[in-house]
Amino acid sequence: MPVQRTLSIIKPDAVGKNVIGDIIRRFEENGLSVIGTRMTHLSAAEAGRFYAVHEGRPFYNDLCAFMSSGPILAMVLEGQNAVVLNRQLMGATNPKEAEPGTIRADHADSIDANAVHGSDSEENAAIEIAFFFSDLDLQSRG
Ligand code: IDP
Repeated sequence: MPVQRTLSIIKPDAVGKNVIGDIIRRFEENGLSVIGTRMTHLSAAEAGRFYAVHEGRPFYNDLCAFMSSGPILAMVLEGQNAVVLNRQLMGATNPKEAEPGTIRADHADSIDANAVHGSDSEENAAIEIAFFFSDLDLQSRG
């Protein structure tokens, strides 16, 4: 399986609940390494740029408001099959549909406040990583 990088964001709800450590533990225990981190507080406009692909969808404004409602932790995960593995650990977008034991099943409250973001493809991962990080910020273990 290829070694990949993917972008993970711990969203404002999970940062507010003090479960950063629990979420990172799940990544590390499943073979993903954290190779870059950045805690920040996005403006609504910055959240809108990050989620530009969803512009025009009915949930877009709520999503931008929520993502700018408090601090987030953006990080780059590296490991074999990182994109799909991260999505599996996250669970379904709607926590009511998330598999037991996933991050969203355990920490998400609603489809809006759903604890984490993860890139959905290697191509989008590269774009999303570049949104938050430069190469100098990343310390590969490879
Ligand atoms: P993902 O985070 O599981 O990749 P996306 O489809 O990329 O899901 O949507 C981005 C975010 O927008 C979701 O995490 C969720 O918070 C929000 N979202 C997606 N679909 C809906 C919806 O139908 N209603 C409300 N919010 C939604």
